[in-house]
Amino acid sequence: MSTTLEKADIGAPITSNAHLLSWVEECARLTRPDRVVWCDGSEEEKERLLALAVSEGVLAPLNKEKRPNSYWSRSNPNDVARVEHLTFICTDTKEEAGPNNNWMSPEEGYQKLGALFEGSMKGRTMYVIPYAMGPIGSPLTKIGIELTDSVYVVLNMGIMTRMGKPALEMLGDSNDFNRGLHSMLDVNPERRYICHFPDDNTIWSVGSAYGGNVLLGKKCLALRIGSHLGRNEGWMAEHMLIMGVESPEGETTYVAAAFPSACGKTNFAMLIPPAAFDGWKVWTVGDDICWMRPGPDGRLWAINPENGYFGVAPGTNYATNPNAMRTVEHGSLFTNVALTKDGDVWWEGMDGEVPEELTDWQGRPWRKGSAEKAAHPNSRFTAPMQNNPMLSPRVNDPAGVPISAIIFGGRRSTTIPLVLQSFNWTHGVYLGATMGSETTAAAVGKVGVVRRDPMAMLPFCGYDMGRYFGHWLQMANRIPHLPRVFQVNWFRKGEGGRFLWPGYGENMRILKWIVDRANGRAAGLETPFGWVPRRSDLNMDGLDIDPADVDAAMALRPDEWRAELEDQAEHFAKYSATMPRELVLMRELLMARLARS
Ligand code: GTP
Ligand code: SPV
Ligand code: MN
Repeated sequence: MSTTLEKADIGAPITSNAHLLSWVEECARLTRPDRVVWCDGSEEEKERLLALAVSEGVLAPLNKEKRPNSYWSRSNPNDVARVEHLTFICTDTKEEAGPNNNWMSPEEGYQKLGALFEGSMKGRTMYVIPYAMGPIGSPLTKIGIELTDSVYVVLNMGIMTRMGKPALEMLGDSNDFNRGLHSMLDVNPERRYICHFPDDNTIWSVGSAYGGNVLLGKKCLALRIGSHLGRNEGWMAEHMLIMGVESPEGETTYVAAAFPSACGKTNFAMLIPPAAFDGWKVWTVGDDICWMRPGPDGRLWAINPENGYFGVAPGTNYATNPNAMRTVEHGSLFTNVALTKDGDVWWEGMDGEVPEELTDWQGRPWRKGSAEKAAHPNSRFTAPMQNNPMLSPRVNDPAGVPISAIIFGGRRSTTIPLVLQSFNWTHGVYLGATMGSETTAAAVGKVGVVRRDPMAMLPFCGYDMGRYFGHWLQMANRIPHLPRVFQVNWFRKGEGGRFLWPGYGENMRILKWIVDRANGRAAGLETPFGWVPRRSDLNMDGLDIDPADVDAAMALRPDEWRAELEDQAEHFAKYSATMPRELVLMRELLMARLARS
């Protein structure tokens, strides 16, 4: 791998795992760091690294009274979101990666990035980050090791994962761990690549220092490699939140929901029911990633592999998401938000008056009324899930939680109704497979254009999407008690571009219908598209909304659907080589039903 043959100094390892030691040695020989530091995940280590990050200008401490134990960070303005065009799946054949992924051969990937890694950590420290994705000891948990030259990555991974000694102990002497290698290089988009080698359980990331590109446990391992492992091992890795919905009688129903990036997972997972839902509680299990497998009781059981939230800051406030605001009150890192005069954070959509003066996300002075945003639209908080007042008591349960309902939702100004229940599993898979959504700032590129984002996994499915649909259909054979499948759309617009549905906490009105349907208790109306609630089936107590708006949000308009179904045909054609026939027929069946209605 490297041209240097002498042994590299790998510091003071805190493991005797020979596979791990030799791999760290190999990577150190390639990247030639000045020193190697093994992360044990202790409090002392965290304090030491925070102090170091502050002294190096990577983090700035926030006001200790207003935002205790919290820090502000700014990334390079060229490095503010995931880069889908620079993300690759490196498999032997292009077909394995599918039309949904960029592809490189493993040889090319290792060679191209290997050349960039060559000596890339000279003058820097290589941190060895052992981490667990999932509760320690759960049969679903996977161990990863990330090697990085970014102290920012270490501190974020310390919040987002179960990092350090417990992960190493769980690994023991095993060779079964994800090998992640990351170097910032000079944070240059010309030298930025995120490459996945599913056959080697390996991830190489260069040239970025931001979020999903570099916190390798998250999108890279938990979704791209995870989806590949899931298919081989008979489970599912999904871009989903997980919530427990507790009724006044104390019965908790677990729901998983896939919404594309920046389309409301964190908000929905932290929902606080409105007053009319006295006694109802929503508990957060996870806000971004869900690993599910069939349990011995024939149900589908889910864990959240993460330990924290890397959430969208703009739009978050005490009115729409009080639990998120409480979660980030202390012990949090903030990336690319604005800074107030008194050393606190600020972003567009926060409660209260807009401050007169701020430091913007690029470190420049900003004045109220400026045409530019003070916080980047994809600015984020990193917060420990333990801070969440409504953290589910089941979050560390190694068995996970049993899922009764799966929800698919996109950001669609038209066409897609507020809520719809599928006729059956295959129809539910069809609803997920045809999901569309308007693009957001979570990835580099144009914002607000509708694209097909099946199961919210377009940027994250680590293999051919048609085969992924097949895996979803296949799972039905192994789950006698299948979750019910729903589709929602909080983002339908009326005249003047206003949202028809108030969203946020009010989504409880829809969620209750979903939970009741999943438990076989609520009425609905059969339409050619699926089951829908009548207005009388929804509890609208205390909601000041024009009934015509609810009807418009629920409407199924034949003209919109003709265009939708045409677009779906194009989408399916893209995956025609592997598209399961059931899904093609589902679309045709719907066309036939429409022609008659
Ligand atoms: P990722 O972390 O990128 O995967 O995103 P996410 O799905 O967790 O999205 P998040 O909950 O952070 O929401 C993103 C944006 O959608 C924020 O600007 C929210 O204010 C907005 N949003 C969330 N829920 C609703 C809703 O019910 N209605 C409306 N209109 N906007 C919402
Ligand atoms: C997403 O884009 O879906 C995220 C943020 O959750 S990142 O970790 O940057 O991918
Ligand atoms: Mn996400």
